[in-house]
Amino acid sequence: MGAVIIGKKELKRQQILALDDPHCECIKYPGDKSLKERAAKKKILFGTAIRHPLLSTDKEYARSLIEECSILVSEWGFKWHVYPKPLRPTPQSFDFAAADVMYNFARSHGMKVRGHTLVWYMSLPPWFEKTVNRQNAKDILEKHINTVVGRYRGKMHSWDVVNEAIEPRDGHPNGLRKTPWLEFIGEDYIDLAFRLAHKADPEAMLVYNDYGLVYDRPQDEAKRHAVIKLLKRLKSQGTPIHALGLQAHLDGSETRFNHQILKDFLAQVANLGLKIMVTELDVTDKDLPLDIKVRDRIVAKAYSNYLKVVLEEPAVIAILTWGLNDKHSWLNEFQPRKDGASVRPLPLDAGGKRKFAWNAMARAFDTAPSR
Ligand code: 9MR
Repeated sequence: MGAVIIGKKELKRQQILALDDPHCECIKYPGDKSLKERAAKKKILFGTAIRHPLLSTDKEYARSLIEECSILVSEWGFKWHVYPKPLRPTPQSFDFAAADVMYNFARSHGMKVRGHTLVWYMSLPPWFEKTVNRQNAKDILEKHINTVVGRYRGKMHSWDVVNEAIEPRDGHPNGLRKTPWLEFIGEDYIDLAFRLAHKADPEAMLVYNDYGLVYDRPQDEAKRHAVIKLLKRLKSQGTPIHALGLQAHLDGSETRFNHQILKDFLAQVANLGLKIMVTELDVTDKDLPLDIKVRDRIVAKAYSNYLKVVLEEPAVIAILTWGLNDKHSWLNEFQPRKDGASVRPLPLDAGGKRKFAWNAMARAFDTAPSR
């Protein structure tokens, strides 16, 4: 599909079907009830990733978080090193200022908190490359997990202990991504991280989190296969892992979506005794038509299709989007539109108004099977 497409006849067949859907998400959805209330009726938490600096500067943003969410995660605050302040500025020191801003906001409004993320190959501090090696990697990881998880012991809903450890294209026999952790500690770094986190907070739900598990595409199939293999291995060796996190960065222009494949994958995860969380849901519109009504309907349909399958799986306990408001989506910087128009991947528009995507989520929660 080209970058800018104007006119329905140039859309893909599935997208035309989305636009002709009699249950079109553009019809005003009944009732004002928030997403968290609708989700709660099905015993599910709804929430989002937040940009903590906005809490003090954008009151409308803070208000919509309070209105819609029962659980929050910080987009930046718990990463080793990310804007605006690193959590671990030096190997010896930690700075919890950013993490605490989001934690305190969430708790003061009765919301649960997720921690993202303890072990990742990205967002590592500049000192990491110069300092970490085979001799000290375990100690540095241990200090990190003990300090960070220990500080919030008994207070967190869940931790993304290991993030994005699978990349079949890297050629490792078990599909592991080539990361400094793999290089310095070996493949047991994953098990080690979960054991350390469990020791530091025996009550927190511990999650393996990854992307690229949605579509009927060879790369997704390879990743699903490697993730299941990893989860089976961890379960069989007694690793304290409790849930799989599905990032779910969807693509509005991707039509290779197969309900049955996703359903079977979720059932496989559930059969291992694991819970499932959707941790980073959004829909990129970078290759969709410019027309906002058309674009929003296709984005909404992607939310509907995905959530319909996911909410049928009883092991699913939470749905979090990666941002709530289009103005503050990572996709503005990471996947901008070629025509320069603002991206519209989230449930609320840049002015904080509920969009078709919000309607799609509301309907998905309302029509989900009871638990
Ligand atoms: O949205 C996040 C962006 O603002 C950060 O700059 C980036 C690096 O820390 O991470 C983004 O969030 C990622 C998340 O942590 C893991 N899954 C993919 C997310 C989008 O890239």
